[in-house]
Amino acid sequence: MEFNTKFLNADLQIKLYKALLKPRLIEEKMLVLLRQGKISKWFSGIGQEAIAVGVTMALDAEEYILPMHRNLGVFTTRNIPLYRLFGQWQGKASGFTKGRDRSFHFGTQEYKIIGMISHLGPQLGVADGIALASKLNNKKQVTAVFTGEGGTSEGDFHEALNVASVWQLPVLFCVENNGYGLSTPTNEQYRCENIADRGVGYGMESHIVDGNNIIEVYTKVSEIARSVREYPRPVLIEFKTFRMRGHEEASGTKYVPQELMDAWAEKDPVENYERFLKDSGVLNEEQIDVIKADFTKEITNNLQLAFDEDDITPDLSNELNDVYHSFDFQLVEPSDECQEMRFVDAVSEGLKQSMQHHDNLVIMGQDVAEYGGVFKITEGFVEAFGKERVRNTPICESAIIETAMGLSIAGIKSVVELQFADFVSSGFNPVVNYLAKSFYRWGQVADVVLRMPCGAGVGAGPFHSQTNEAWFTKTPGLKVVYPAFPYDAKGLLNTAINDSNPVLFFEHKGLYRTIKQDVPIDYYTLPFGKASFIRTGEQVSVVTYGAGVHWALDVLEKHQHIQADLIDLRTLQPLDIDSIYSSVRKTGRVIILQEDSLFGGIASDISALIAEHCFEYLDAPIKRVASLDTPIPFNKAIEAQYLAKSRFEESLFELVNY
Ligand SMILES: Cc1ncc(C[n+]2csc(CCOP(=O)(O)OP(=O)(O)O)c2C)c(N)n1
Repeated sequence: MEFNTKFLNADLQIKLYKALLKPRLIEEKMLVLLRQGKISKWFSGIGQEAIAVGVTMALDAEEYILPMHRNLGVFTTRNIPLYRLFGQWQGKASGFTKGRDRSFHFGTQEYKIIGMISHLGPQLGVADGIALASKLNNKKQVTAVFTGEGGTSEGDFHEALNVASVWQLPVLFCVENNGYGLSTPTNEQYRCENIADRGVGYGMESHIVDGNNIIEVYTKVSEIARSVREYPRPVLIEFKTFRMRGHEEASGTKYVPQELMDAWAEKDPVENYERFLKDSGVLNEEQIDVIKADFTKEITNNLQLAFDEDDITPDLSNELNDVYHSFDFQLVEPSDECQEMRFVDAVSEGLKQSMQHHDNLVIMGQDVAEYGGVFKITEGFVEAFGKERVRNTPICESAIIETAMGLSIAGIKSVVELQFADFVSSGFNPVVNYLAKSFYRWGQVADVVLRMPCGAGVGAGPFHSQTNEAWFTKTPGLKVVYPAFPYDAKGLLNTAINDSNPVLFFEHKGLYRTIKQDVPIDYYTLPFGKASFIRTGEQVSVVTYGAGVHWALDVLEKHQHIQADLIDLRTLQPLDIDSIYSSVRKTGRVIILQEDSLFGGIASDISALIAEHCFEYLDAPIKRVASLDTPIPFNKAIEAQYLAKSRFEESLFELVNY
């Protein structure tokens, strides 16, 4: 192995050696502990350390790195105190996740490291968001993100590279090609010769680097990083290396031919570099022994600290209180001056005023710029706020939601317009696993609003009609807002944008141009978790939201003799359950109306809660009225049969007459 150290002084060569050696010594210790049953699982990066270490050494301390499960060298090179790493792996309080996530699944703003989630690919798009923030803030910084070659088969990889390329984001996509993804060899993972070859397809510069050679990694990445800081653009770097141990320790390496193991053992990054330093006289045997002894002492002492630390005692309120960032709602009272607005205009007005309110708010979505979005909500926004803040996106739902997460990590708020709520399924993973869980896992807010034009009744068929709020109301960590009126839509959207938690904001497109109301023209906010009583009455409680509110209103208008509390929930998470209870305790009869299909919808949970908490007050069985448990049909007549609207009137009568 050749080491070209022509431009590196001896101090730097020694620094690189120390950085390379440290993760190796930690790993060797971990393997001993594993055999002794003192730790549970280990993903070894032995043989690959030069990549994590070389990349981290090439970056500035303020530049973000998004490592993978084998990149211990990133964490050690950023000088995280070892007892904190050990504490993290043992689920102790000194770790980074309060015992809530394992191994390298954490981030730390202090060290500018954003760890992976198990799904491997999502962090590639998160890196796009961080890089976009640095570009928007003219920071001249690069962001480095890691993936294995296996992870490059995920759609996230394709989407993230595509977005980075279209937007010329300063991301170093570092692919560690170590020969196997679990047991799958590269020829069963992809068909091109090198992953770097794919750069051409994305219009992206790419490089192949010997990942076992610390000097080559450091020199090459330093050079690329310098250039990218000056001329922001993404670069794909494929590091050729090999995984010398099992996927994780328990799984072994039986499927790897011995010749391959032997050949790569010759290329061990630590041994080769150590030999080079000795041969070139930069370090002698004695100095190396001292360095190793110092590290061993540091590891032993820090391990002792972690082992001595008490286990975490579970505390119910700690756990429940950490699902959401505590958001300090500021009520901005509406002004008296109003204007009649359609639902669609109220959403647009709220969004526009929030853009004025928050300099650091960015809108992203398909066709949202010059075209104004398919529902014209962002019409004129480019002229008002510029293309940097109103961003057309490629059709990459996953990567854009991940980008929004990355922006949040870097302190920028975003609103993502899903063209139709149905298409969130193409970005489902980052919503339910990344946005929803980051705060609980390691205290990182996901300051993102997803706007969800939803709902049926417009003859749009199975893929442009869904009201899929129940996919999200059951996921802890997400807030779900679902207004029925223009006034609420504007005030709640402003609150959603102020709230640093991830919010799914449902906008029923059937209401966009049919529902009008006087709406205050100035900026105002409305609180989450407060239902609104549209009507009050003693006889029955009608609980609903979205289009259901208008269906119920129509029926109650028609039958004035029915004295009903009509409760518009407005937000589903948080849910104003107390208002529901107090109404049901008063009326003794309740009907819950939802547009979503019946099974597993929010009506079922509300029904269960009422049964548990108001049983003694009920004079009749709780009724749920929902759409059929079928996909949503296109034909108008079949769609009408599908929708809950067609059954509400009859069900209400049954309940009142029970
Ligand atoms: C979406 C998803 N599918 C499958 C897995 C299970 N899994 C974890 S790591 C891994 C192999 C990853 O291979 P590669 O990206 O090459 O990284 P390496 O482990 O070789 O470093 C697999 C299949 C996962 N974590 N996430």
